[in-house]
Amino acid sequence: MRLSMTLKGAHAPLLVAALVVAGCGKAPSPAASSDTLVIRIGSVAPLTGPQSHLGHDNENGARLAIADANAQNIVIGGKKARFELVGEDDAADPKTGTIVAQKLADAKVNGVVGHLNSGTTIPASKVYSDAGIVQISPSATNPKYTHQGFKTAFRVMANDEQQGHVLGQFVTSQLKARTVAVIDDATAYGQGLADEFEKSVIAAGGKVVAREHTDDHSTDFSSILTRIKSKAPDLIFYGGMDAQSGPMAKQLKTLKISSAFLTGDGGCSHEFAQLAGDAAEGVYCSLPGVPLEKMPKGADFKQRFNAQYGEIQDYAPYSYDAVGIMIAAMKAADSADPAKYQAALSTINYPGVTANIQFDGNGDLKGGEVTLYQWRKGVKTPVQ
Ligand code: ABU
Repeated sequence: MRLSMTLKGAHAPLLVAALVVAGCGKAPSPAASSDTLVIRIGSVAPLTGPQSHLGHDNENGARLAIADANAQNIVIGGKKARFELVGEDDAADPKTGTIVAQKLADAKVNGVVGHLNSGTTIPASKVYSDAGIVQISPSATNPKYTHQGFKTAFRVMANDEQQGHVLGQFVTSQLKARTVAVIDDATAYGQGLADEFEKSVIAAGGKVVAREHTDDHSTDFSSILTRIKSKAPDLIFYGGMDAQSGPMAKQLKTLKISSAFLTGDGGCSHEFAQLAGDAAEGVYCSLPGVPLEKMPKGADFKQRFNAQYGEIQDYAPYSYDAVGIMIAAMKAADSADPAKYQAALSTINYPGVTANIQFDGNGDLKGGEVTLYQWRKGVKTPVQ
């Protein structure tokens, strides 16, 4: 009884488990060692389904950060910290997202990096907030995530208010497009970004001549594109992910639609170029943040990530930074208890791979940037 009363917080189940093992007469595991503190960080992303390549990219970014942290012999609360990744698959499905979040909350993980999608991140954030678990999304960009008043919610990239505004400005000022057609995938991300884009285009004097919706599992867009072709817009914008933007680019070419094609970050991945093939040439897309080669430690990260996991899809550096800043806050607070390190996270100034990261009062990245790219000969080339 006295023992259970002294075991408080996130580490109690681990210590109890370790003592049970020790009590069975086996050699104590590293977790049982009284001078080791096991810190478990959840990583949630779609590891199955059409976005699994992006999910593994996020998880591998987190995995690399955990390996780097473990190589540093970090001491927290007077004990040698051993970080462990708890990877979970939400299949980009909002309902699965909350189930997985509850699983991690019940397991009392010390923090969560995720989820990848806005559609899963937003409902999961209530679960983490109720459980008092810090959550940092590396990639969910719908503004609502950090605007719900949850002290536990943070993100390390610019949100879609910023991205949508930049996209609208780029189209009207740089590309001089006057008429646009807008398609979205009816998800929190795709529809949200398309709405922000539309607002920005209209504010700049442009005209939206068509608005169409698909979903995040479709791959045949011929009816939508045929309807849009009759309106002959200067540009077509797609709010959604690469599993749709790749085939969409191909079908634009097949249907001989000459409008410029633009997507947001979800369609700006390495996989997009693979799926679109020749049709990728000339397509525009945006990504929050500066190009990897201009990131403070981008070249080193790229070389190490490529050597271990292959091409970076989109968000691996952000996932790496999300883990890094979480651990930096634990060090600053000298505690892995989310109730204690959450305050440190709110005020930290962290030199990440992607940027110097500081959060505003909502948990959003301060001063987030957005870069526009054009695919040229298979290379995502910065244009603004
Ligand atoms: N930021 C695009 C992909 C993730 C999301 O926000 O749904």
